[in-house]
Amino acid sequence: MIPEKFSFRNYQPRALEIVDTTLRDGQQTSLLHDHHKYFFTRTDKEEIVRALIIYGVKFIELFAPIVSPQERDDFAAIRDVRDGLITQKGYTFLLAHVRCHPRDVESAVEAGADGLNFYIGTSEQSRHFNHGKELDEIITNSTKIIEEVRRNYPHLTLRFSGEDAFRTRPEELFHVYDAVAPHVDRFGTPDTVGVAMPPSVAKRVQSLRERYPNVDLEGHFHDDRGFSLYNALEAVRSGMRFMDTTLLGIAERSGITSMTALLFNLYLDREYDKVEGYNLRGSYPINVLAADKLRMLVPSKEPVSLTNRTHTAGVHQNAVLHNSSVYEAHPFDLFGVSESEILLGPLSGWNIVHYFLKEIRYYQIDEATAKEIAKVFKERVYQLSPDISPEQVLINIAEKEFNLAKLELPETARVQIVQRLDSSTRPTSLTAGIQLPKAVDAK
Ligand code: HCA
Repeated sequence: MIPEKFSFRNYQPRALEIVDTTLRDGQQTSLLHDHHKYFFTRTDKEEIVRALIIYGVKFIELFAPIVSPQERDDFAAIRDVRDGLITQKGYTFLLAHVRCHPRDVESAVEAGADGLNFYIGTSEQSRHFNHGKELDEIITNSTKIIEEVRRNYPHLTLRFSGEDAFRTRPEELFHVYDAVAPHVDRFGTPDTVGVAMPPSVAKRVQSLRERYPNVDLEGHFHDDRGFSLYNALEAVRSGMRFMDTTLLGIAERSGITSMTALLFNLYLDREYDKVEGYNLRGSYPINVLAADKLRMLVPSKEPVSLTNRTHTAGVHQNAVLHNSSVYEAHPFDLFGVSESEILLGPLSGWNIVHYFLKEIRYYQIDEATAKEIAKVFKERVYQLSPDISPEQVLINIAEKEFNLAKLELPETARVQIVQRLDSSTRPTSLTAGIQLPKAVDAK
């Protein structure tokens, strides 16, 4: 039993509460299958939960322990991680995602969940082709079990979602929610198949807020049309306080809103109260952690990624060497992307060839020679293979065809110059070497 001081009843929710569902909906991502990993190991889960709590997340959604013996045992291990961080980081609520079914509820209560995220499909598609129950039966079953749980376990925080809410007619959703409202703390309004657009989200949030002023709202937006981030932003702006997100936005099909993308955009929009309490500088590191668990790089479409500070085209490379603000408009440093990357390749120009050979590799080289070498490099670099990097091609040309000699620099002078231009010899420490000039704050 949870001590009363940690009960949800004694918690004052912040302006925006992230409900992280990386280990529930996130585990439903096909990426785990694409990369032949299939599931998160217990260690993965412990590390992810620890990172989320340190980041400032207070609500973490997990599968109902009834899903499998593995999930049940992992729930206990995750609780231990959470308990170990209470003194340092305060209390984090572990929520179990449950059907309106006594066995799901029992398993969650037994596992020591702090809250239950109930769901049942309310759209016509769900009613006819999923569980087969009509609205009245949904209402009778859901209110019975939720009312009972509320009575028997008053310390639990309860949420109810009409699954596929955006394909459920508003009057039908209200019909169900009116009956459940007296017994829950939050209503979810999931866009289960990614059909919502920002205007319909704003309208939906507004109507729910007006009808249920004492019940908080929780959003869950799938990305089938690529709108999950916009929809979440619109919902938060319209007064939704709880938002389901995952690391890197992973979830069933094309996923849901990415946690760091949402916080990044709220910050850029100066919604500072909404990002209060989150360790924004931990954003890129936590994305790297999640990507590592999936055996991939942080995806290039993720706003908080090194790709947004990586430059390949000659014109861009030359410009960011002078001032990165030319092609980097946002304060990525504040979100933990503290490096920039310039990749040598077929699109690089003579400026970067000069810079690389002179400043990174300490060759004695003038601009005219750099231009000559760049011409040869541009022809040669198209024959690249996985065995030879662009850097090596360039060095071979410089040494073997142009006989460039190296400058003798004292060690102390060298350390300060390197940036991650030469991917084959990256500094071992991420902070080694100078960075490109930082982006100017866009605000
Ligand atoms: C699911 C569907 C769900 C549930 C969301 C919720 C959705 O995977 O069970 O419980 O609010 O998108 O509707 O993720």
